[in-house]
Amino acid sequence: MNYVPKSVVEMVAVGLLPHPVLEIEELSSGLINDSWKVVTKDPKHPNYLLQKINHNVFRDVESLQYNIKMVTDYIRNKVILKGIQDIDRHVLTPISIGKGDNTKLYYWDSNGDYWRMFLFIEDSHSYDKMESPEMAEVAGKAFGQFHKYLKDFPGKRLCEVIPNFHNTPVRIENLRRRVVLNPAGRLKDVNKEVDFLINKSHDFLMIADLGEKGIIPTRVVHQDTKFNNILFDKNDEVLCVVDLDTVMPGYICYDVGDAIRSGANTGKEDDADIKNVELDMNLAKAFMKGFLDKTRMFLKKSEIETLAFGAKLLTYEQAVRFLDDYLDGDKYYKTDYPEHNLVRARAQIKLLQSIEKHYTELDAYAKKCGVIKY
Ligand code: GN1
Ligand code: MG
Repeated sequence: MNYVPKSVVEMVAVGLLPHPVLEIEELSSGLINDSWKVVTKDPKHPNYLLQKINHNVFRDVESLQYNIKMVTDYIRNKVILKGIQDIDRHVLTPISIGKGDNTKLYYWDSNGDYWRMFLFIEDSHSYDKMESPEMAEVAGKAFGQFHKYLKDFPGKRLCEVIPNFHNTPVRIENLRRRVVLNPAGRLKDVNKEVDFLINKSHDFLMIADLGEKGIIPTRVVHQDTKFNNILFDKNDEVLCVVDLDTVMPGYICYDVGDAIRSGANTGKEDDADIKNVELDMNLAKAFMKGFLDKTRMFLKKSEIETLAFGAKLLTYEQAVRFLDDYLDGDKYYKTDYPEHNLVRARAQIKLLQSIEKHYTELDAYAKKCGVIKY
């Protein structure tokens, strides 16, 4: 058996896991939670995705899991209504852990760590980057479909698990404060990056402002639409959108923006060679087209007019967040080496500069695709 998290042993010992376990495989995962595949002994029983929830990021696990349950139940009904077969492959299934009255959607172990499980979706994979315009369009449709499922979901029923998650003015304020406090003594290495981001801050207050004025509506949005949060089957057909931790009320441009930021970058999110980092316009446009094919019927014109801006906004915000964490001594994101967050911030700054060059064209394209053709 590979490395087994102590808590799994604990869960098995107290009979909390639904079926006996054969082995646990560590999965490469995102920057926040840790994930494993739990293979059960009896092939007739399903396998599970086990995750250790990052409690430093998600302080209120009860609300986190409540949101995920509400959203997945809602999407499940829509998937059923659409007549889709293999429902459990087209929406995540959170697993209740425990027995009788003690059933919960998470397990709090004796170390104080929080764990949760989903049904494992077999024969599925994801990509870090969009590999062709065709794939980008499919991805746009996948996130667009996600919004179509949720367009009437009552947002008030969800808890704000990370307050101000994409509130750019708040993110900028956090960075300013960190610069003043300089908690890890790293400011001296990053004056150039700090100046660049702070000097631009006034350009990125627009979405919060449009939202406050009611010009763009608040909707239930995913808020972490990294391209690798789409699962594909072995024929590269979309199965579902995963990583629902941050599904909360927000603005639609966040989701388009983050998908383009993460999927249409010619380099890597943490590319140490910023020459590799550019916006691939063919991918960005194809994504936009796919997304609007699924959503133009219900989005407001004012929202469509913010989609291209979302790509700039989310890239800017991500640069601010990585730099803020670097200055804070890497407390939020997992890092592989001491400068990792700085390398990430620099790559996002380069991507932002590239998106700015293409912005007018991408914005015009989104507006053209957003026109309803009868
Ligand atoms: C985190 O860990 P992952 O990949 O789900 C982060 C996102 C960032 C992303 C950058 C809750 O997502 O907001 O965009 O890293 N999630 C949280 O790679 O902060
Ligand atoms: Mg996530």
